[in-house]
Amino acid sequence: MNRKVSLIGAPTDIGAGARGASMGPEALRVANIQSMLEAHGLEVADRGNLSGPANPWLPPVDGYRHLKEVVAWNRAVHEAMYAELALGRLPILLGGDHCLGLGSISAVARHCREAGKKLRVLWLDAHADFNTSVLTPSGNIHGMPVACLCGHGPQELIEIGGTVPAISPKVVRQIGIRSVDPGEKRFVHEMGLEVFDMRYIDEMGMRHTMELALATLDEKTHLHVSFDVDFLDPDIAPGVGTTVPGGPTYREAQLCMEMIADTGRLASLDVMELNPALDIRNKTAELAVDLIESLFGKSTLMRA
Ligand code: 5AB
Ligand code: MN
Ligand code: MN
Ligand code: MN
Repeated sequence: MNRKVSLIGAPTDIGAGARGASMGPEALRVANIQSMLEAHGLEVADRGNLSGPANPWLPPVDGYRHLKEVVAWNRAVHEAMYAELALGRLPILLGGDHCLGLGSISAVARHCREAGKKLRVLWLDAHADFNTSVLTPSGNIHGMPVACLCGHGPQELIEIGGTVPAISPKVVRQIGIRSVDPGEKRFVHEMGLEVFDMRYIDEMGMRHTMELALATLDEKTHLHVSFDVDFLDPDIAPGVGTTVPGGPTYREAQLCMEMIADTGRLASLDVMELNPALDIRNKTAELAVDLIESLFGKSTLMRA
């Protein structure tokens, strides 16, 4: 795995349905994300925070809230992620709400096209984030980034990476899903997204789930993980805007991260939707950092 890591803060909640994810980058820094990574022998550069428009907190227009501002933030994220990948580094996007997955993953896809790499995206989330302006119940664009990446969304968003669609639904594996809106569900099926929902994880276990989600990776694969913190059960991770009960436990989440680490293919990461305004003494941020530690290969004594 690439040992040179760059942290990029994106302090905004422009696509979310609750205010507060804008404080996510700082909460992850307070939870010692940098020193944790350094303790594992990684060289870490904190690039500081991106800037962009303030959140005007307005109702949807034509099915989108804050579209102009969402485009501006995603352009900034795209350029920052792309620049780190071009430097041969492993970028970690500190969100920020999940609408920024569009800017991040479009940059990763552009890098993969240019470098002749295969892309695999693991989308760890309670939600499919596959809404469109007509399907959305909220107009919040954090519920739309996967659809936008697959070419379904407003022109100015879907074309941020230069190629439309930025990715094929075939490269995506969604894990932990347990809240999908009715129209969104039909669209997920229509587009053939591969979804390992909580029912699947309950029945088959996290180990089998991850074996399938990580199958057919090879030395030319760039593995991107988009980690929406609401993936986790709200009992252990209350600091998110859109909690859904019945998520992975602490041990299931650890195993998920450890199995990703074991592939040695992780090449970029988003840590999204952490909302310190709703957290309890930064415990969700600390949990996220603990899980990221496993993602970067923390091993127990038994495995050392
Ligand atoms: B998140 C909902 N499907 O579209 C919508 O947290 C929630 O990035 C979206 O996964 C949640 O508003 C977006 C009801
Ligand atoms: Mn999400
Ligand atoms: Mn979510
Ligand atoms: Mn959310």
